[in-house]
Amino acid sequence: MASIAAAVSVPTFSGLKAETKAAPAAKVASSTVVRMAPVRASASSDAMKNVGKALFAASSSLLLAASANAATVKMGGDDGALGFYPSSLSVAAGETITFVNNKAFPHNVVFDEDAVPSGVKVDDLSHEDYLNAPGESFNVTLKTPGTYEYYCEPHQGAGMKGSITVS
Ligand SMILES: [Cu+2]
Repeated sequence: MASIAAAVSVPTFSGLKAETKAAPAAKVASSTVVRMAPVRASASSDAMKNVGKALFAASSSLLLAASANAATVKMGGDDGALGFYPSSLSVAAGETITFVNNKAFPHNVVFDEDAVPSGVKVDDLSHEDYLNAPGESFNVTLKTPGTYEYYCEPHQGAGMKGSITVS
């Protein structure tokens, strides 16, 4: 029985040897496959990282959007004065500025085409429609860095104007 087992094991061994000899080629082939798999795996993990980054960026911009609501300009003082409060404001590029109708309306916002960064189209920014109800609001997003001056058309003569610096 032992000799048979030995006799059986010899071909098996040589068979293993043959496999081992054949293995380098097979290893190259399989390691190529194996190498490709990690590449794919790392590519997809990079993709996951990017998704993570994108999600982080998205949540960051959500945070920005949330903090942007803090950049609020009241139209008309609490005491009924004709002005924008605050009359000057500094924001980051892309931050949203909310104009809220307060008192002594109607008000509007017209950006001065002679006092905005070059290339900026004031028609895209101005809100010429009058705000007639308290609490009415609209948003303005300024993307080009620089200083923007604006005024309220009905109250320009009374000095109702403001400026926003975008950095
Ligand atoms: Cu006004």
